[in-house]
Amino acid sequence: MHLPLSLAYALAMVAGALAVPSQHLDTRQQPWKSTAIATFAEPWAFAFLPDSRILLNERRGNMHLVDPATGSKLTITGVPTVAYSGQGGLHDVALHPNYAENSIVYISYAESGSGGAGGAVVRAKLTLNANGGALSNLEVIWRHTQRASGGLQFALRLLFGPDGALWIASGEINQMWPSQSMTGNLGKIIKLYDNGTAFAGNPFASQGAVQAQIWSLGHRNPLGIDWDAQGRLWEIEMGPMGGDELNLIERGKNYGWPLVSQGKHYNGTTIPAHSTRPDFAAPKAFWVPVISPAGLIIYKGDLFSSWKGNAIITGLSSQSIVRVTITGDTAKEAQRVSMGKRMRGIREDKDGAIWVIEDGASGRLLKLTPN
Ligand SMILES: *[C@@H]1O[C@H](CO)[C@@H](O)[C@H](O)[C@H]1NC(C)=O
Ligand SMILES: *[C@@H]1O[C@H](CO)[C@@H](O)[C@H](O)[C@H]1NC(C)=O
Ligand SMILES: [Ca+2]
Repeated sequence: MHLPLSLAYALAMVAGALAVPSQHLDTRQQPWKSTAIATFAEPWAFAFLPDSRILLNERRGNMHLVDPATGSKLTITGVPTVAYSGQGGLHDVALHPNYAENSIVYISYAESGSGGAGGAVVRAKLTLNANGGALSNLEVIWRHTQRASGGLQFALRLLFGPDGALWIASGEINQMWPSQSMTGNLGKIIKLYDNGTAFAGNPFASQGAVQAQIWSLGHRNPLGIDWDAQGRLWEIEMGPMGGDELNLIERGKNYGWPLVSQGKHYNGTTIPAHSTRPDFAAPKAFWVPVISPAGLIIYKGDLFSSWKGNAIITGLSSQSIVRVTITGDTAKEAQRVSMGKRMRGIREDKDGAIWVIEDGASGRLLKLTPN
């Protein structure tokens, strides 16, 4: 059995190499000017307020109000208690589409309970003041239907859609098979109204309460989602040992985890490749070896005009920012910029500058503008 398994892995390596042509990799020089704004302890995610100030979450459970002009950091109080363990803690932050009128923000985090930790999403009113601000009227609007010890793979990326819906990229907290289970919301892309109710017209709405939340299934650790200019949803997800994926997310589709993957289990056991199960949606690009994608934007601005419509991905183990061109529904890595640090979150501001955060104990918030 050893030879066929190695052969399969070698083939996967070749396929990965084909998906990532090395002549397109350019690590000689950073294609931007990088400005460090401030430094944080384990920054995980951030969001821009209408006045261009920034809400930034540290995984341990701190939320900051950052003034990008001065780098000053003020504290937002009232953040829910988070389960800071493994990969879990305070995760994403997103503004309600009508934030300018209602001051409502959404926060995702890992919470403790019987059976271990699971993900949750809370909405709250944010009141800014001279000391930073405060959250009030907290209301948990969504929870993982299962908890686990270990504290892995919560994901919990938040995104509002063009129709005002709230999308949650829900990780499978390292439990694998729940990604295929229709009686739970682990390993799924979730579509809800802003109040947490399942969105009408979701593909499995007729099947019941949990099923009604589900837009797509078979995901592992989906750490980034974003819209392209056509309104299509793209997602990045960490594979196991090998097999990180960039997926085009379509209504009701199954993305295969853990039945298929371009990677292997950590104990070396092979997993059938996506090509063996055409009934599952295959990734548009994948990485063997991994890049460990932690954040995604589809670039929409004019500042880096030749990158419009490209996927820009932050990589943890690859310590890089990866740029992927999208043509129709195909995708191909075009550039990988070495950053020398594990890269965590990414956002584009209204002027088209790209902002990223480094991972780790002293992770910087960087603003990237053209050279
Ligand atoms: C949530 O919002 C939807 C859409 O506005 C509405 O139809 C539904 O009744 C709301 N649910 C609750 C519990 O308020
Ligand atoms: C390897 O890991 C996978 C995933 O956890 C598990 O299903 C499988 O039984 C393991 N195989 C061996 C030989 O340990
Ligand atoms: Ca997949």
